[in-house]
Amino acid sequence: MTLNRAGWYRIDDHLCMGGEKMSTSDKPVPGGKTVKLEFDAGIAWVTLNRPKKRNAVNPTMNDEMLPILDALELDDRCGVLVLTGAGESFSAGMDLKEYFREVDHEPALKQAQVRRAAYAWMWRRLINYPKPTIAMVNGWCFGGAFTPLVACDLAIAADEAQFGLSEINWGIIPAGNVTRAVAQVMNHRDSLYYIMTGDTFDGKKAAEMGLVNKSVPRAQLRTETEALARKLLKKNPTVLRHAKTAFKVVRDLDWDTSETFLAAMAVSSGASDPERGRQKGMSQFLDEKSYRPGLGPYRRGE
Ligand code: ACO
Ligand code: V55
Repeated sequence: MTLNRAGWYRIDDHLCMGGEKMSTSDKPVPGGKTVKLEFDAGIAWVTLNRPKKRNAVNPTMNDEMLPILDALELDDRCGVLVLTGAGESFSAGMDLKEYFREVDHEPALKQAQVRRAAYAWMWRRLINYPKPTIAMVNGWCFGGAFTPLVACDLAIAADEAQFGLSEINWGIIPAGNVTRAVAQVMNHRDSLYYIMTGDTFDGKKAAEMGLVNKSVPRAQLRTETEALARKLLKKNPTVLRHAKTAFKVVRDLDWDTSETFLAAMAVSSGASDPERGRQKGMSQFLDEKSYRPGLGPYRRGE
């Protein structure tokens, strides 16, 4: 395992040369009791699915989520992954009964295993995900739910969604990397304000603070998210994978190391791109004069 300097992002083995195009579309994908999985024209909708418990994250959900994310990495039906919640909630955070109280009496090593299953998907797998990820925050988003929210590349919220770092309200600190995730995307004052007060805030405020990219009325949330996913689906997936990885790594590097790293990543991206996008992009602009790179993507599949 190779950590970059700040240690929050793992430079991992999804940056490697591609071979034959993988075809896994005929493979069944593990769904689960607590996670719903749907495919629609390149989008994999991954829905936290315990609506009666406001999609609180329990150990079952943690155990189910990791193999689902792993399977989607290799599944052609998933070009963009959208994480959302069933019903009126994105997620009410960690399940106080099943993730905390019922585990309190377990031996330390069992507790560590339960925690590890949560961290594995909520942070590590999502922050290192090779495909574009979007969190679609449809409703309640508390505590532990901030971790997968921040770990997704992009996020769109409903104006009506309510967010809160409610840990303080029931007597714990935001752990499970919630505090670290908040520090990554929110400023010093806003982070401390919400960590210390536990006040709720809505989707508009979340957008204003940079916790999500954008907030729209709930009635438009799905359309807006779909439009963003479709935009990403038009881009070269190899280049997207390198671009998002590069960003997460270089923000913690000094300028000289970053310059060299990005040069290497640019070579890696070109060398591992089966559709030779860079050549197509240049040719469609310079030779055919059939598109303008400043205004949109080259035509893939030509
Ligand atoms: N853990 C366990 N159970 C939960 C959780 C949770 N985080 N959130 C909701 N539930 C359960 C409730 O216990 C209730 O179960 P029951 O029907 O079996 O009694 C059911 O979900 C519905 O909850 P209500 O409170 O009745 O739903 P309501 O719509 O009125 O309120 C709200 C929704 C605001 C999300 C409320 O449920 C709540 O405050 N949940 C806890 C939020 C929270 O602080 N999460 C922990 C963050 S800290 C962390 O993640 C480490
Ligand atoms: C939180 C989340 C955790 C945890 C302890 O504050 C606290 C939220 C994601 O796991 O183990």
